[in-house]
Amino acid sequence: MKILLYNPDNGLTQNFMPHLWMFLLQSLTSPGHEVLLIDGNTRPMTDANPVRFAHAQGIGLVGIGAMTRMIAKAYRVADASRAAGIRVVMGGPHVTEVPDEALGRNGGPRPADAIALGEADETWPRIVADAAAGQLKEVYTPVDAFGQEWKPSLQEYPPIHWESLDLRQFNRIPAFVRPLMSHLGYPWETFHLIPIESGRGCPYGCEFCTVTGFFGDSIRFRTKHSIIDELLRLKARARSTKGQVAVFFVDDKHFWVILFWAPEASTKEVSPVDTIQEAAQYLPIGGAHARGTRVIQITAQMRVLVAIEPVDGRKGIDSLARLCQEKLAEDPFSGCVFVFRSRRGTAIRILTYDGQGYWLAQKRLSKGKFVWWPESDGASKPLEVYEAQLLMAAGDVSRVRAAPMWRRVNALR
Ligand code: B12
Ligand code: SF4
Repeated sequence: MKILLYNPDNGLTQNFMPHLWMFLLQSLTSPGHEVLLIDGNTRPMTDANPVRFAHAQGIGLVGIGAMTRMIAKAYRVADASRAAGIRVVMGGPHVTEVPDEALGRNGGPRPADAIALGEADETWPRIVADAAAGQLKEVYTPVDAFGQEWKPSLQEYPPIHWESLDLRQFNRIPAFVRPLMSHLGYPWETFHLIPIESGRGCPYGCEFCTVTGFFGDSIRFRTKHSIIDELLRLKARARSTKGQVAVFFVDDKHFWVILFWAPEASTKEVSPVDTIQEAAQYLPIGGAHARGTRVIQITAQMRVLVAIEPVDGRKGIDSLARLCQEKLAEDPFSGCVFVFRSRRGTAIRILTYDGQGYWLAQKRLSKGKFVWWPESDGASKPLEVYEAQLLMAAGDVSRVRAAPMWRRVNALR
């Protein structure tokens, strides 16, 4: 089967480098299928152009990926492809956020036959096999053997054959300038900016960003070996084409390195990989249970205070302790158990001081949200210990009734 992967342009600005997803899915396609790539940023097309191209090439499946900014164009090309009888599968961040839209389940038109939710590294080969067998399903989600949503490991990252791929459409040197390059003293005629991944995932969960929801809040790394292998492929390309290749590390830590690569560069230049891996290590935060032992015990003598407003997931001990003082007007050294909720409502953090130092525990739900959270005009609200325990299990505290307190026990001295 012939497959066309199409990345739409946004009609306003141009991307300065190709999108990685196309090359990744191309590498993950089983042999026996041919994958062609069109990036609208480098080959601007009307809505009908990709369809004409697909017909001329005998394409059996069109795959379209888009951020929200390009989604209108993506849908128009998808509509035109389906109208011409070509099956369409869509994926990427926008479709994952609003899957009903692409399937026409929200009352609008239906641009896609099938959608790939989340990371498609493992679902793509299935999509291709199903499409080739005429059995395309509507929704493809990465799940484990228990049906739980699953983020693929990057340990077996597929080799992207940069050294031999047709990258002509991504050459940043305009055609009319190429013949002049040698006169200008530059012995090369191509310049490619190539995206490379070092890892996926971000622990911060900023409210406005899709990355933590999409890639998860723990960071999955590729092996150094596989990154170096990819860099060496690029180096081979730079050598054989007498071109220049620059590398753009796309990862979710916003630690991007652009490495300008001269054809004669030595392997020593690969060392930024070490820097990236080191810089990207995040300190793990202890959970409420470590090796089966409770590290924060919540007893009937303890006072539990829940912060009403959600907090930024990046806050650590010092910032949360300051927040206790400044926003909750409470003494963080009091021994009180302070409970904070993340903005997405999928994680909580618990801070308490035990006389020697602070404990900070975090619970992140694998599925679902902390559905119930106290409401108050103040900055915090006290909870009974049994309520706090239910809250930590993401339960609905408003539905629980217990016997009233008769005589409170004091904190142990
Ligand atoms: C690098 C990058 C850029 C770079 C380069 C873009 C490029 N050419 O690659 C630059 C700086 C230019 C950029 C710009 C912008 N970006 Co940007 N960018 C990224 C970043 C960090 C990496 C993209 C990447 O390569 N990821 C790795 C690949 C492998 O992942 P992926 O693309 O998601 O693909 C996987 C799946 O989604 C799926 N998939 C994707 N497409 C398809 C298609 C099919 C058919 C299938 C089956 C599967 C599939 O399979 C892939 C493998 O699992 C992402 C964040 C991130 N970590 O992804 C943000 C991100 C994509 N950018 C984002 C945004 C908002 C922008 C801007 C609009 C910002 C702005 N306000 O200007 C602009 C838009 C640019 C434009 N031309 O319109 C958002 C998009 C959110 C959304 N709802 O769409 C993201 C997710 C970041 C975020 N904060 O949320 N960006
Ligand atoms: S730190 Fe960056 S990638 Fe992570 S959630 Fe915030 S904006 Fe997104």
